[in-house]
Amino acid sequence: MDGGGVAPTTTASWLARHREMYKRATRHPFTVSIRDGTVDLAAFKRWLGQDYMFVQEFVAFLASVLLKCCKQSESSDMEIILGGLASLSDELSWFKKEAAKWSVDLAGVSPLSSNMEYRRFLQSFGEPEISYTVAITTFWIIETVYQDSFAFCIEEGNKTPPELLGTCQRWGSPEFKQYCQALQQITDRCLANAPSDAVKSAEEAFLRVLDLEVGFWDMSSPER
Ligand code: HMH
Repeated sequence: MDGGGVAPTTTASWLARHREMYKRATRHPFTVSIRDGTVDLAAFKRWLGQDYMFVQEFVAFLASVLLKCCKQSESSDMEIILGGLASLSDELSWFKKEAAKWSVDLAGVSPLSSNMEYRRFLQSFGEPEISYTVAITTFWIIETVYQDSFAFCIEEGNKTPPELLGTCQRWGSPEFKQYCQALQQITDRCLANAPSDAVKSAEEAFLRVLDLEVGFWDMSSPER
């Protein structure tokens, strides 16, 4: 029991129960090397090209989350998800600009196996059988891993190379954190109203994302 006697939310209890796994995804050697200033720029460029491909699939994933949301007629959720989807348009432009800055040829990038695995997982949400609760949980944790990972790179004491600060701020900003917190609240509300088998499926999806994120970061530095 905490000081206030308030029961923890479901997402908070998962984050506590699976904190080792969460930490592996959010304090990965790749992102920690950005913060330390020891990052291998070849690894960064590899991540950039692969993440551009990921985000293209993420657009379709988010569209499927939005569709599930609309079928539930949760209009306040819809506005937040729609905002997220709209901001991906800007994000794709950002990737193109950043790729040009680093001389990464996006047209020549092909997805590596961890990326393909992650993209297949995202594609599975096109199935109408997958519930809104599981989908919104997945969306929340995907965004949160990036938020937490990159916020750490701009926290006090960082030695992040100046040319990487823009990337870190994209996901590490206070605005992005707020957005993730809004997604977390939606997720907790859905989980609080969901049957126990849906909660179990959502927790499995949460763990699967953490695993896929570790695989995605690993891909940046195959030599490690
Ligand atoms: C692999 N996970 C991955 N890429 C991203 N861009 C995000 C999460 C956050 O949007």
